[in-house]
Amino acid sequence: MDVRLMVLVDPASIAYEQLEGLSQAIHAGGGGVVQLRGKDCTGRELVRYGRRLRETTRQCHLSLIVNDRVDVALACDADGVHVGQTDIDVSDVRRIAPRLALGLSISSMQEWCAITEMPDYVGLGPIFPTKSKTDANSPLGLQGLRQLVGAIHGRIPSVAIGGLTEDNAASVWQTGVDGLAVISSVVDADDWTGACRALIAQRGR
Ligand code: TZP
Repeated sequence: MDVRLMVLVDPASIAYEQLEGLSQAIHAGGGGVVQLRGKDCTGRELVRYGRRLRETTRQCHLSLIVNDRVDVALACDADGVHVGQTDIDVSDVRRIAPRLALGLSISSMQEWCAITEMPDYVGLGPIFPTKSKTDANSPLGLQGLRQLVGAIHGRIPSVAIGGLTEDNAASVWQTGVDGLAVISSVVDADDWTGACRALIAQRGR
């Protein structure tokens, strides 16, 4: 899975009819993964939307990850599932869905140290304040991120999330993360492809 740029998509902000255009734009902009997130959706709504997103991501050679819901990930034939600290734990996801790639959210060194079974990648954040997640933990900041990346030491890929923009992406890349995960800086942009390109272009600056 190419974790360099992961775009989180929610039915509340991207209409079903826009999924094809968005997938094409993310691919053209160098993104590799789309994550489906729908905190306020029913399971049935998520599966309908997720199946369409599966079609469009497959056409564009993008990986599809589903947030929280292992059942929805399996129903949509997604490539993986991303779980948080209060969701089903890693060992249970592995048992239920051994073929899914598995991401785990980490928001502190304590959470990283408490891992007993390794996920396939970690999402580290929030790095900066974000308006896109109402129950986000306090921001790690660049220093907190750097410490976590050092502790992870390349054992599994790490993806930073939370308040990432074209303006702060260079400093986030400099911490050594393997990827960026974003909502607003791509989804709210007028030019989705340009927004993806701009985030990736800050790598190595
Ligand atoms: N987890 C931590 S911050 C966040 C999630 C899902 C939201 C990121 O959204 P944005 O708009 O890129 O700050």
